[in-house]
Amino acid sequence: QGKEKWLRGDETVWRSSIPPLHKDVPAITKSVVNHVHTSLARQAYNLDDLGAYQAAALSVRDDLILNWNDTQLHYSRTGPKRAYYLSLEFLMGRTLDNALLNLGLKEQYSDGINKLGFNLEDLLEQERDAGLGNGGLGRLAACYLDSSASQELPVWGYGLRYKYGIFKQLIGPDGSQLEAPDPWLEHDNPWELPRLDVTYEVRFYGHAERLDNMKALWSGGQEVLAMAYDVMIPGYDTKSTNNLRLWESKPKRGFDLQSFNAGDYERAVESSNSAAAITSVLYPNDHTTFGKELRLKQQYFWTAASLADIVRRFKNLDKPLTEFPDYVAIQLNDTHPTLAIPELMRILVDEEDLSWDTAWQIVTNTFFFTNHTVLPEALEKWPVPLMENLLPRHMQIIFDINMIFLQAVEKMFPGDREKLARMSLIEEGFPQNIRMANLACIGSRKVNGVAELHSELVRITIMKDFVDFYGVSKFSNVTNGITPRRWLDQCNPGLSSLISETLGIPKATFLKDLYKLEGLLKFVDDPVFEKKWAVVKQSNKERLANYVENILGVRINTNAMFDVQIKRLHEYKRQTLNIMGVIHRYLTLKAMTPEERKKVNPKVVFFAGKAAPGYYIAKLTIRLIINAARILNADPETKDLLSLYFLPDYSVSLAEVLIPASDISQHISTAGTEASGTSNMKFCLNGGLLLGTVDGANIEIAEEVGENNVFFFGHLTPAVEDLRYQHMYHPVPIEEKCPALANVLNEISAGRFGDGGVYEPLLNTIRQTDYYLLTEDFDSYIAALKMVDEAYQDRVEWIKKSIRTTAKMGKFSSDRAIQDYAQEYWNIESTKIN
Ligand code: B1H
Repeated sequence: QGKEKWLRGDETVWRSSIPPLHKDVPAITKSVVNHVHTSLARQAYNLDDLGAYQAAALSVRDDLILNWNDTQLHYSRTGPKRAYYLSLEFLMGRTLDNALLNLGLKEQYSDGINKLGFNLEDLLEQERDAGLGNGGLGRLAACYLDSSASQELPVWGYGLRYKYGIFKQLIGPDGSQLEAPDPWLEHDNPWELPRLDVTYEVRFYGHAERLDNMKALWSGGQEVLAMAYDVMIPGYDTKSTNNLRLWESKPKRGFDLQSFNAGDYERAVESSNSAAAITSVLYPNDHTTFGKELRLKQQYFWTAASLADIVRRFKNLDKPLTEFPDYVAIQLNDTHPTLAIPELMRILVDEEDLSWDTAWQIVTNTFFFTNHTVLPEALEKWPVPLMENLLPRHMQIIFDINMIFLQAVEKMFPGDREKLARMSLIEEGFPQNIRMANLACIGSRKVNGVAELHSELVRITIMKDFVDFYGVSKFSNVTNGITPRRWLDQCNPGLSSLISETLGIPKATFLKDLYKLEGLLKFVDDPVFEKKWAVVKQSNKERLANYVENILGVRINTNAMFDVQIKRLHEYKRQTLNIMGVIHRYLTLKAMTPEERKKVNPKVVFFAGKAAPGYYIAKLTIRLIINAARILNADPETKDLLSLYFLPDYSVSLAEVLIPASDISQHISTAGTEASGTSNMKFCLNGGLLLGTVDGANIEIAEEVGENNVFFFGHLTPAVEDLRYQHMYHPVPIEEKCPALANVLNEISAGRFGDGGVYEPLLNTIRQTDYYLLTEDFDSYIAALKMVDEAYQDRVEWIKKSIRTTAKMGKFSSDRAIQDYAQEYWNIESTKIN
């Protein structure tokens, strides 16, 4: 390559002085001890697990940085087309274990740490989760980063560096959820690199003055600074190490000089507070929009900084802006980053002096939009007056986009006023609202849903008019996926080793090509293998039991069937259906004779999940679960046959313990409401069976593993609308419609699980509108649970089902999903980093 133009001094000195990767145990202990002494200023005699974790993390971080440097240098030299994943959430969980596995250094570090008198597994427990997300949408983004790096694709993530991630969930004395802040950065974060030199100014408020040629001049208002933090994303079994760039907001100046000179010190400091507030906290509600100005500020702050960075990087290539889409693809993770569309228009038209049409051409070839839900309450809308005030220039651009777009619609469908009203970016009303999904759709090249059924629902419901206008080929499907590195090898090393040994291939082979798991089908009837399979599941159940004993102080029966439902609390996910089923089971057990009870298989039911702090009904559901657990677990007649646990503060790390331990997991949303679900894939990959409705990715899982290996129940999507209509206009009393459920509700009302009155608002959602159709699905749900019980009686057949399930999970690797995006949408290619 010759001497780089920036190189000062003697090149050979530079090159020979680059530190090596830590590959063997002596190099590892040396590096860890070095960090103990120099980075932490501690020594062997005053080192605890936390300190040892920090030193180990700093040592691994050195390796990541070296790989990161090589990867980024390679990309800047070769200038390939890149893709950017814009997401307000990246639910990363812990990093150290994952980094060690991806680098292939876990054993070496484990030995080295041992030599220093510590235990690696204990150190891993010291790390705090990076909880920068609410649930599935944020975890999906994290899986996609892992798959992009692992497949050596030039993909960067862009997000916000929240000072406080998702809140910590505590349970109060009466059983209700309390929220505490999550100060995850308190112990310092070794996995990020602050980039003091990568900053951009972001403007809010002010005034936009229209000029000629659809341009304008935006000035005044408030400017804040965006500063980059880079998080290294190592690929598995490759040097390729990508970047997740998270922005932090800072005041442009430490204080406002004018107020300071006027002697108004407090006001000067206040302005710096308001700048810092932008990235201070993750909004903890999913599936609802709140219309809070600070949230809109977050969205613009993040998209403006990210686009400025992307445009700057493109300009380094010295290509005309018309070639922008040949070098840049931007995936919008839901509508949260939709302001990127008018922002790129602003940059191209106002700053780069391109014509409106040229700019629009560039924009609509750059963006791709993923929708994650069809629930109406989750579709983002922003009041026009709020947008006008905060982002006056963007409001103008949105109006202009809308005007030109509606003219085209009018031309294709002359005189169809209603269609125009539905497709407009502006919803009429007081105030008017901006429909972000419509804007994301018309500003993007492609729109996708996240599972086959969901993508079809997108086409026939929320995007129907747009399908008529653009043609159906703009609207497609990319079924979600999960990374098998974290969700098999890392969380279930026993199973991963067993698979490797059985198939006679290294772990890397199936962790990089998950379809290889199909090889397990040959061993379904091998009794020795079946035994080993069962032993792994049993040890994962023991591990979970130890965890529960640690936090709740109770010992659970690991010979029982473990039944798990873990996800955000939401009415559409129907945790209520599950808890009503549990109570029904309890009442049935109570009515049995001791002889009859002897034939019952013991079962432990686990729940975990957070409710949005303002979601009253969801919080009541948690309270009911916890108070029911108190009664059930204390009942000497039944507690050995049925017990119930709500594990507080659900997180990625907790999921890693729960998922490998499950015999059966529940994914029981009202048909048509869960876009995909991804934990369903994680359970099945780990040999847990699935009890679910015909919804989201459950359907595709059943297609893969065969319907006789899953437990399906409930009404199908096409029936839902009609049933809701019946409930509205021809209501039938619940006693008639579903006596079994009516009985459960009455027992709760009567105070069997603590003050019944408390739960009335929750019970009334079922008795009255029953929007999520519990009364319609309860009987078939109970029947499905019975089938699960019967199937579990034949343990050998159960194990065969479990093996078949794992074997057919190839499709659900996020590697496959990312390949779909890379090939069908982004048009980017893998490159080997030397
Ligand atoms: C999903 C969200 C979501 N869909 C708004 N929508 C949010 C919407 O903070 N907000 O405003 C946050 C999150 N999250 C989930 O995405 C779907 O419900 C799952 O079914 C799906 O598996 C997941 C990933 O596609």
